[in-house]
Amino acid sequence: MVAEQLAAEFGIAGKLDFATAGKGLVKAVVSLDGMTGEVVLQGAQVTRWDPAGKRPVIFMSPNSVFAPGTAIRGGVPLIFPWFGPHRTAKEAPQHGFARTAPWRLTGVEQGAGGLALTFALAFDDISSPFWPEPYRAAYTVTFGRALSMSLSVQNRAKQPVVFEEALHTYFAVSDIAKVGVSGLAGRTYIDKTDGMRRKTQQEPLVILAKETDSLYLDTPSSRAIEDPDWGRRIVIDSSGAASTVVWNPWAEKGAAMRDLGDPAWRGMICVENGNAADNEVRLAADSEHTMSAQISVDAIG
Ligand code: TA6
Repeated sequence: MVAEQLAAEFGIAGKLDFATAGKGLVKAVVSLDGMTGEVVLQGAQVTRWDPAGKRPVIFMSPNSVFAPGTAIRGGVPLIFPWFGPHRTAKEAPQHGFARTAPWRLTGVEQGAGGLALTFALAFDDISSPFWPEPYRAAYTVTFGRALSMSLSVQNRAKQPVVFEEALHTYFAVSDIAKVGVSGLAGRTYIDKTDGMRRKTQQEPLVILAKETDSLYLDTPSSRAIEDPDWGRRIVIDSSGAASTVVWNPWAEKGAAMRDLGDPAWRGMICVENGNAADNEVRLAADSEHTMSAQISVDAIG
């Protein structure tokens, strides 16, 4: 649907509007008590969350491409039904098909937590020879004093299905070299920069000093990004998500990424909630799995 049609069906004067984004994409724009949020319908991808009177929390690359079928560098890419490269099909797109799929806006609700937008995607919208399962997905984004996201996947088959999923969130930080991630101490992680070796997080804070691509397994429900230079802690609470990924491509790879570049790579960190690798979801026939995350910001120092 185009922006005008969406505005006619779902718009709320002064609170929810729709606009074009880049080359032919459409976004929802939420304005609520000084807070601004945006979701692009392609991929149901959150692309902005500016809490009232605070710096943006979500990072968006200044070089990102907003075009049909192109993954957007920043925001919250919705990763489903596989994480990273497909396990067997080299020709399959990285990170599954959901993040560039035509999600449908199905509902808008204003409540105590803010303004919630619900999107849907199902087998009839998009399927894949690399994961040909009959599924139905619903994704709700709530913009308020916190940012909440919840993905529910239904298995419509008569046999169990296996999938991976993640909210691949890009956070805006003062400088990647000056922040740390708490809540992962003692956890096992797969180091994708070191031959997929399994290691244990020794230090209380994950501090990055080079390319980092770590998939933590069986992680707790609460983690935080400590950003003393910006005087803030970004708190990430989740449920139904056993994995946490910490990623920054660092200088060489970051500079070489056409949709990121230098110095943009320094201003972001991905801390992703999901279910990947050993934490893959095995969903029984005719059942449903829900993964949620809530992001909030506290002042520190
Ligand atoms: O979540 C980390 C990661 O899997 C990295 O390996 C890197 O590939 C990143 O995702 C970005 O992937 P993308 O396909 O969006 O370029």
